[in-house]
Amino acid sequence: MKKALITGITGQDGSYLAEFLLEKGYTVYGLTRRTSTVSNERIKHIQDKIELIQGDLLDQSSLSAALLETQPDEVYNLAAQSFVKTSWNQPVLTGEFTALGVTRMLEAIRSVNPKIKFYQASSSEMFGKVTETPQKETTRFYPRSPYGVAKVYGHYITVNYRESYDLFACSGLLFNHESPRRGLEFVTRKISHAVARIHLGKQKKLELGNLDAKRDWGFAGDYVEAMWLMLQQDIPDDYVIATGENHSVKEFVELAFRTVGITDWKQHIEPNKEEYLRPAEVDYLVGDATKARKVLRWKPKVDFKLLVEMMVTADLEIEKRNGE
Ligand code: NAP
Ligand code: F7E
Repeated sequence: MKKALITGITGQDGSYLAEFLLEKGYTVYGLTRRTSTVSNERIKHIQDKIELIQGDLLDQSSLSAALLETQPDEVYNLAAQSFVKTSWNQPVLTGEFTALGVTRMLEAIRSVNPKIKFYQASSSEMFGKVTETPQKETTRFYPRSPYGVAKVYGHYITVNYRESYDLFACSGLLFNHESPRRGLEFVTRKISHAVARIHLGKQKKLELGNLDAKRDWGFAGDYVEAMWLMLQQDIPDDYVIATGENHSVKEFVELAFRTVGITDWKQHIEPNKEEYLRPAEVDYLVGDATKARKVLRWKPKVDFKLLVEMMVTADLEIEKRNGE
């Protein structure tokens, strides 16, 4: 029976990956940091099947201790300060978690057991102001936020440890992936949540920033399979994971409202550029996952329409359950 340690297990991807690995028969450990209020909402349904280990990407010794205690075959490094907008408010902390945190984990692996396979959660934000469309593994990076810059560091340190120390280390260049478990600050969940509430008469307006930004949105449940597949190959490598289709924020809004039968959606939108525009924006992302399709035999199952409907439907259920 294989053992896996997931950092960021309390996050969106961590929860789907934990479910996926449990189904594959893995023993699953999750690294969680100490907080004054517990944030285990996304994993409470599987909490009796996994084991949580205390640790923090800021604390080198806690990472080595977690590896010594759990002796994993695979480490999935999903923990990060992952909200792009916040990275301008907390650029140094973002660098500590999202960039240097990767080196800390790689150092821990190198000293405890260099045979551990390592997955790094890299991001399409590294392509930023894109120099080529669609973006693939060879596309030049041009990050546009402290978050994107930190992820470029995380990517290259993963490649460097693979080349320097022969570690089985892979970097997954994942495009946006969403789900009903997405944090409420990200635009897709913000929209599905607001649409459900507007439909139920609990809210009137939805404040948004740039409606023209385009993203390649997939379903998180599909993307965690790709993470696992990368670590099952004979040779460690880096892969773009994407649907190959992109849509604007406006299209997401339109479809979300249409799901609940609202066509005059514009009356519910309140532009708030001051609050939600970013100092430097990523306007257009669309990925080319040909390599993943050929080598990993991975392809997404959930398309854009299904994703939007899934998120709105889930939020409707939650809001109905919550009452007022
Ligand atoms: P998420 O929901 O924001 O989850 C982030 C996780 O990181 C949480 O479990 C959080 O724990 C943990 N964490 C943050 N700082 C930590 C620290 N110092 N020590 C230990 N744990 C820490 O993010 P996600 O959407 O699941 O994304 C997973 C990873 O993929 C992230 O690295 C993200 O940057 C990357 N990524 C995401 C996407 C996407 O579209 N979702 C695309 C490309 C790459 P708490 O619960 O304690 O806050
Ligand atoms: O923004 C625009 C915003 O915050 C998407 C993270 O998982 O994916 C995610 O980063 C777009 C941007 O995600 C609002 O300006 C308009 O153009 O949902 P988001 P993101 O920045 O793409 C990448 C791949 C990651 O790696 C990250 O970790 O939507 N937008 N109005 C808005 N965005 C937000 N959040 N809120 C708005 O009101």
